[in-house]
Amino acid sequence: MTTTRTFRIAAVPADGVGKEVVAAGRAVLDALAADSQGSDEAFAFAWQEFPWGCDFYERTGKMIDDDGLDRLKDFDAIYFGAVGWPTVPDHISLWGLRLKICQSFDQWANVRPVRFLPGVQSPLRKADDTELDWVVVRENSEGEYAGLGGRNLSGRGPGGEVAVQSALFTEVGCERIMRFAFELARTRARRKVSSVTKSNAQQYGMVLWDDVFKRVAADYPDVETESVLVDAMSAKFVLRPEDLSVVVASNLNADILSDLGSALAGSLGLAASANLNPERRFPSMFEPVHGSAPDIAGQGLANPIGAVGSAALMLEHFGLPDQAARLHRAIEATTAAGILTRDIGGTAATEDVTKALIDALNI
Ligand code: GGG
Repeated sequence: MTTTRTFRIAAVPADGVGKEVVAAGRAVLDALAADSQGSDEAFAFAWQEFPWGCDFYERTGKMIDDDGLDRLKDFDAIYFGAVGWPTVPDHISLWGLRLKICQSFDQWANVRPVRFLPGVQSPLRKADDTELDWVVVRENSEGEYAGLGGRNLSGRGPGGEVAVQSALFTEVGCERIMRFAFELARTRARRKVSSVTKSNAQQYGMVLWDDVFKRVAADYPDVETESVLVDAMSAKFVLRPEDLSVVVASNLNADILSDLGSALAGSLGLAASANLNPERRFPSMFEPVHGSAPDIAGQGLANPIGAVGSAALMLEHFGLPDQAARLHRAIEATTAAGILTRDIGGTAATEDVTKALIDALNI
């Protein structure tokens, strides 16, 4: 007799195209789960959807219910869409929901793979080289997004305002994200970690980062290393991407670099991410890298591949690597067949791509 493992997932589609891509990802995951029934690895998803985001803010003045975090904390994972809408200031929506979840649940490791797909045109000179693949590991709990600082510190008001935004670097925070990056590098064909800072100009926190990187690297003699300034790394992403494997960087630098990486792979719409609490004390959160895209929201044009790739990262987190690999193969079969949304040069709608992904699950 086989038993079915049921994973409890909190769906938080939030804003704009987040709603469309979470619906698409759920449909693909449910199809995969239905197909697993009767097998040795049978699994199912018990979904609960939450209405938080900018619409909720406009009705209630809050991005999330007061007891929202408490309601999320016992789920096996959070499947998130995108946050932000023109009627709500971005710093309010981002801090009120997405960053609140990441920081409250100590999701300190943000994993953002850069994957090149067959049939997707890349602006890189190696346009057809689908062998290129690297991972940006983003420190997700401190750095430039620690929320430290204040406005109107001069007390002079408009015209004379002074604002300060501080970045927080702790030795513990640097060390854990670097060890995470090194362990990840050990699972990859190319065992290499590139550390990124701007430590020539940011002379405190990022010099601490560099010092910790050297100390941690000494524990991983089997892993090649390099330390690169963020401006030089931006150029390297474009000019020598074949030299990359795992790139570890602070919150802001990795945020920017991972967007650059996904644009180089063809579109932000393709990029997946996992916000992990590696200790598993709290649920981890899986979401496409892209935002809410108000310009195309509600039109059925959003690319669901970033959300489906994020679902694959969730399956890996659940210990289902073969099922994750099935999702990756379905994504590759769909793009190779030319079923592409507008952001990657096609004419397919979100639902066409979703249907193609489900049809391709058995390839
Ligand atoms: N799905 C990702 C998302 O909604 N991103 C919105 C955003 O502005 N994020 C800033 C960040 O990644 O810290």
